[in-house]
Amino acid sequence: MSGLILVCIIVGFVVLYIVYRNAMQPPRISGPLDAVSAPPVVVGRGPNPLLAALSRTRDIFAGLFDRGRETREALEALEEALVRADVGAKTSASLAAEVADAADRKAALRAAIRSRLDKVDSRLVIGPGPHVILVVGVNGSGKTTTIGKLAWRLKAGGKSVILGAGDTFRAGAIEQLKVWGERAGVEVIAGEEGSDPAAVAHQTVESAKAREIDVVLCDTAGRLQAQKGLMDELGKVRRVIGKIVPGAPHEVLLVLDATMGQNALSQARIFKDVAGVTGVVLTKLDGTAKGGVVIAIAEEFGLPVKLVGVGEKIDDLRDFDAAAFVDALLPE
Ligand SMILES: Nc1nc2c(ncn2[C@@H]2O[C@H](COP(=O)(O)OP(=O)(O)OP(=O)(O)O)[C@@H](O)[C@H]2O)c(=O)[nH]1
Ligand SMILES: [Mg+2]
Repeated sequence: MSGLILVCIIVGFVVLYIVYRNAMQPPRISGPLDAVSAPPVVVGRGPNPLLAALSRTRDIFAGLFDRGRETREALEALEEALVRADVGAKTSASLAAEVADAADRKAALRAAIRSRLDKVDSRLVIGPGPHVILVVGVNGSGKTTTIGKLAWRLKAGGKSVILGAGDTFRAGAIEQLKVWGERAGVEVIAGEEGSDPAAVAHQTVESAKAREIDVVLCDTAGRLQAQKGLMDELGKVRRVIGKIVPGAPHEVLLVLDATMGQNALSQARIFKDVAGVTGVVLTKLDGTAKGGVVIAIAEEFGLPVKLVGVGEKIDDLRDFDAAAFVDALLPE
């Protein structure tokens, strides 16, 4: 009899322990979740960060809408200003033509730019894990820095994140990503320098899947859009990832350096098709960038602009906001 009581007590303790342990587990976040709306993401957000960034571009438009200028001359000056702001010849001509007959040309231009940008104003949405994001672009565009900033931001939003050091090509690239991993407080999966980037991508995604990690951010080597062999390599990385997680990579972010102006357009043209780009990150908008290239990207490719880089610090990554952009470029 006393033996039976003892068994009952032990079983009771085991049941209590299991209930307690389950209660202490953090809930797993599943289902689509807009990473941007998670509260900690607002860290570092202040007034319109593009106001200072685009001050030189604003100057280009100064005085353009003053009364008293003959229409033809005013339109030519407007088109020329748009070209100087990096909007590109084609898009500048179409914008100038669109506002030619407007009574309030400035308001019309604001609306015309806004309507183009609204079509590409987009948020990064994180689906059920592992959500795989491949980051591509030319050398020095800001891929690795963007990955570091994004990892930090996603982690602050409650996501588990892992980084794949897929740039096995450039000396020091793996170390650079590891430094960002440390800053953001996330793990980095890396291979040897010179090893196959597809193998690193494979290992990273496998690891994320096995450990139920929410987001994988995969770095890649910088490559020029004209380097066919390297562009083909991206195809291999994508295929390898897709074999482990069907539908992955869920996002291919093309990182474009806004200070490159029109060159960014030719990069977008090639990467878009070869790498299956799903969105653009426009970096260095805090620098000497004129910013207008984003209007040309919207007009010519309709690629969603998901994020903008406004500095080198970990919290210098923002959502692209079409309204804030137009206000910074052409204040009312
Ligand atoms: N001012 C400014 N600098 C940036 C921004 N994003 C990146 N950078 C700087 O741009 C330089 C290149 O950044 P990386 O992240 O190394 O660029 P990458 O595309 O990984 O370059 P590769 O690995 O050589 O292809 C670094 O000095 C960064 O600090 C930004 O938004 N603003
Ligand atoms: Mg890099």
